Amino acid sequence: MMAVGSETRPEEAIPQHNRPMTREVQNVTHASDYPSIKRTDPEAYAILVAEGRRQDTCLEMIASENHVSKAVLEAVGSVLTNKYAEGYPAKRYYGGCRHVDEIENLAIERAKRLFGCEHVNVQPHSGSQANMAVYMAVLNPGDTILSLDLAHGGHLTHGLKANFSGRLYNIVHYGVDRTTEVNDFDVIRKLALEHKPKMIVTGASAYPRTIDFAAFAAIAREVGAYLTADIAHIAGLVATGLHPSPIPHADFVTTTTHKTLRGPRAGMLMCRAQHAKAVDSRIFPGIQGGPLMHVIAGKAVAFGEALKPEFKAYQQRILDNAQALAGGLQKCGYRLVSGGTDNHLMLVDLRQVHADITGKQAEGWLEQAGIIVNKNMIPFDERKPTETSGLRIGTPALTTRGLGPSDLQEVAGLIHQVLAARGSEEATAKVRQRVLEICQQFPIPH
Ligand code: DSN
Repeated sequence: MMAVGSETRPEEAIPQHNRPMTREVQNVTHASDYPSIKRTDPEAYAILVAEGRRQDTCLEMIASENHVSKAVLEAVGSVLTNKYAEGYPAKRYYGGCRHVDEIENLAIERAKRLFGCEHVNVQPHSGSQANMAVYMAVLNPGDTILSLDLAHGGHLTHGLKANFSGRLYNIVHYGVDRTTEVNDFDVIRKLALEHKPKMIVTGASAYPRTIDFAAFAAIAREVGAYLTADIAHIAGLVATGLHPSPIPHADFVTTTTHKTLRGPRAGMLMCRAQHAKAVDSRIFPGIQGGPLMHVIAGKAVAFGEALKPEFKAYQQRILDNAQALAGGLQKCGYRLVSGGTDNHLMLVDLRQVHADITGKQAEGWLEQAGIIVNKNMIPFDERKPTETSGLRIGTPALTTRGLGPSDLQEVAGLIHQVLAARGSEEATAKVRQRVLEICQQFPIPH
């Protein structure tokens, strides 16, 4: 831990690589956002300022991250953090819940309008909790779940052995087709008929193509399975009609609220009315205690933003930017898993251009240049998850900053410059300087 005296300026406590490289870029940080922490806790203050500066001066391209609005930040930092509210609106275990009832009802009402769902629970602390509550609502330990393999783009809570889902349930995985690298419904149907799952889970953390929820529903109906759609990544696209909605097809729809949806870091669960009681009682008291009312306030505010017409235009820009980035990377010779993207993310197969470079190395070199991505397995990857042959790259956060398609094409070239030079100091410094200029041109809207 850094030792920071009360006289120390926060910049001096910031590791060198996080410091801004130009005076101009320094101006886009928001040190004044934390006046009380600055006064009372210089050590914590220095860390918060450093992180704000890192975000200001780097291009955030992790597909699951975004920059929330100032309004969402205010809600999450509000007095609602002080309140215990175990239970649900009008059915709480504590007094003084009048206003938290109002904010939870507002979040519920807006979520229903946004997604057109029959029932919503806005209390899940995360997407993992939402998935856990769904499984516990209708499954027993040992029941079979058919879901996408993590190594092909699935999620930890879709059955990884080390996760609660893999420990409690009998998991059968489907993967993507080796040639097309997309869902193969003949194979999924065959697996469903063979294993008779009680639940089929669709949705992904790293799948660049449109998901055919109706096709999954047909298979689920045929084998008598529940269908759960985890739309954590694509929730903003679904809410605006830019990706087909699973609501008419799935028994349960889970999501996080902080990715394309651009809300606070949290989860949410939607379902048909007949499952409302079961999922509500699994969230509380099943797996959670007091809800995070300040985060629920952040959801209400974010859903209000998402209901505005400009949110659809923003989601369309995310898609346009993803097309531009994908085209730019392909022009540099990179192979994209499945040949491209329909959504906000893409998976880059590094082997095509740099057979010996791992995702881990690429992630590290790009971070030095101020381009933040994550290493990711590609389907049938021969490297370990800690090394990988791929990168996952997304456009939501850069779109929030206001970058457009031509900027994303340039960013593709910057990524290639770093990788082609194998992260050499000279090439990285050159790209870092350009990244700082772009960050200055497109400040995070606060
Ligand atoms: N960790 C998230 C992601 O990056 O996609 C999934 O929960």
